[in-house]
Amino acid sequence: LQPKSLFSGTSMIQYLPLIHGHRDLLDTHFLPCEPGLGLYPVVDRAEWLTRLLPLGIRIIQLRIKDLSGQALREEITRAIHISEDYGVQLFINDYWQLAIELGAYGVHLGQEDLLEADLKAIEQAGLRLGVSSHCYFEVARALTINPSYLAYGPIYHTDSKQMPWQPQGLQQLSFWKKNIQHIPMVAIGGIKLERISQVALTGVDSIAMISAITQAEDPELVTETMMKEMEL
Ligand code: 3NM
Repeated sequence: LQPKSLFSGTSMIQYLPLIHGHRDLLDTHFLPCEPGLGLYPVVDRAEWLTRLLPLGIRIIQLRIKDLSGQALREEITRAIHISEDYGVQLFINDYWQLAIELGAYGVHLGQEDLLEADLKAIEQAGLRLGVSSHCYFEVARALTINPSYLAYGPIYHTDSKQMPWQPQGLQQLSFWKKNIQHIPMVAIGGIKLERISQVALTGVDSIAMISAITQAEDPELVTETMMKEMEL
């Protein structure tokens, strides 16, 4: 089996070799995030940071799927500068080498990236690490590397990312939130303004979204409204 194919399904048998065969993954401890994460926009351009950070956002993710080379590097550099101006925690999706080189606050990785990324290098560079998880075994596996936060999803149906996982729902989210006290939990997937308060009631530390903000008619207004809803 190639390492990547080990991640392609969700059965226990596929995960066991990872847990037992990669003990080097187990002794990482990533720095914690700042407390009080709140609303967590996931955006594809640095320009979004200039629009959203003045609203009081404390954590944001740059998730670029359509740039490479110099253009990618410039976009990440720009986002880092803006996030530093506002003192905001910026996580770079996927591009962990660039994140280290350019001095980002953190990296966000999917489980399929965990074996390929040099987790020790990320940890030693002092970057935070957020990890996605979509089922029991991915949660269990993510916990073994002591990430800065654990993202769990998709909570509802989402059109923003194709995934083999069914929506996990609020009950599962509450279950994990109750049982994992030591690492902040981020809910993601299909979360819109009208669902914010019910997601927040689970006690989750942060709520992440793409389309509710980036496809809104008035992204600033919906962001501010969702931030207020989260505080209620
Ligand atoms: N990751 P929207 S769901 C990027 O479950 C991403 O890991 C997910 O977009 C996960 O807010 C998702 O538009 C898409 O549904 C989130």
